[in-house]
Amino acid sequence: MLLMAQLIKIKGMKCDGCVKSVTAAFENLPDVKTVKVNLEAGEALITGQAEEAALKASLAETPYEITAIQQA
Ligand SMILES: [Cu+2]
Repeated sequence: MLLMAQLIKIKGMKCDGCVKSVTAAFENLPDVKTVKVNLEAGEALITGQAEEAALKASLAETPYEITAIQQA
């Protein structure tokens, strides 16, 4: 099975707590397989088939904002 990877640019992460929150939000999505958040770069690398709308919705109730999603 082909595993799709996406690089997600995220605004608003400031500490390890933010990293945990974002990681948990993405991991809760059924179509996300793995999540690796890079605090310094302000981005997350995920594998799976998650839709952009689902990713954005998962952070809707948080202080974090997705500014870009690239196929990686
Ligand atoms: Cu924080």
